[in-house]
Amino acid sequence: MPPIKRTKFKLSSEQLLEMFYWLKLIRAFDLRLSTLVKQGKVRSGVYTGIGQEAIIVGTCFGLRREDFICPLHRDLGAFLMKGVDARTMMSQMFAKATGLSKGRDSALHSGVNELGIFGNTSMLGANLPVAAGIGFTFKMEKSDNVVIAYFGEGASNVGDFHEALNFAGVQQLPIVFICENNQYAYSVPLEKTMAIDDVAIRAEGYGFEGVAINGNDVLAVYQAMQGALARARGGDGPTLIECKTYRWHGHSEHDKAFYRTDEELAMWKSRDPIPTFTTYLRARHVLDDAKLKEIEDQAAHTIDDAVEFASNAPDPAAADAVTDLYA
Ligand SMILES: Cc1ncc(C[n+]2csc(CCOP(=O)(O)OP(=O)(O)O)c2C)c(N)n1
Repeated sequence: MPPIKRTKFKLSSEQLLEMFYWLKLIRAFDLRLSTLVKQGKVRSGVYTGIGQEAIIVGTCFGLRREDFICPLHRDLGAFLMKGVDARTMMSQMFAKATGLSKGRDSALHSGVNELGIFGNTSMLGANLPVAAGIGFTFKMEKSDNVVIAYFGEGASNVGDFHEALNFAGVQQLPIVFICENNQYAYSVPLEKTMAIDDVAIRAEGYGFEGVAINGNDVLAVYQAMQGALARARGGDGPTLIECKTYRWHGHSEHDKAFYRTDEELAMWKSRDPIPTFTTYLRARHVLDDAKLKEIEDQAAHTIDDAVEFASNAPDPAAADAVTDLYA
């Protein structure tokens, strides 16, 4: 098995700024949701990914519409990057008729086939065999589309994870497995669930490469992703990328996360993916104060507009509870 090579990539100033915008937008979306849930406006559990945005931006940036993503409960930003409008996404969280599922699920389980988004399943890890199935379809169709399958380090301990990786390895499927290792599975720290340091090494047992990277460095994530995408599109099979990160909030917004220390949180906040990337963009003279303000205003406006739209959107009609059913 050839070792994973450093993939060269070149991003224009415009692309770098676009990445920056997505980081800002996804952060703003989750921050606003955190406030809205306290105001009783959200009709769903809210599992923010604040602190983890670089993984979503680094993996979704530049994907094709036909590539499929299998996002988790914490990955609402992936929906936005794959093409779901912020108004629709906010409506979804408000369980309004204008949301993806028109108010018929607990907000986190909808998918959009036309945009290549597979709806998340509640059972941890259960999305991974489905991702393998989508990858198998791509292989049978001889297309060079790729499946991006997200999972937490907690989910990497369930059987579905191992079955999916085994099948993907045997069949050399075009899948990139993205582990969002945020150190905790609900209240359980990873050292209590895993006897190894890196989830990435699990890939080797299934015959393909795994790498563990800094998941708070958007360019490191992008670079690893570009290598994995090239291999998958070229018929060289799956890759596992383990992105080390941290979720700033509790497991969900009702979890005060008393099981971790202030020091630990402070340490990870000092590794916030956004200021790091800001420093880089400023050093490259891609970003200045005016551009920063413009991007922040644009993100804030998009969120304000989405909240206003969703607040005024109609509730689902009772009669619609039995439409869109398939047997
Ligand atoms: C099979 C299964 N067991 C338990 C749960 C309850 N549960 C939901 S999320 C979660 C923690 C998930 O941790 P991880 O996979 O690391 O993802 P994270 O939430 O940290 O992003 C648990 C235990 C579940 N949904 N499915």
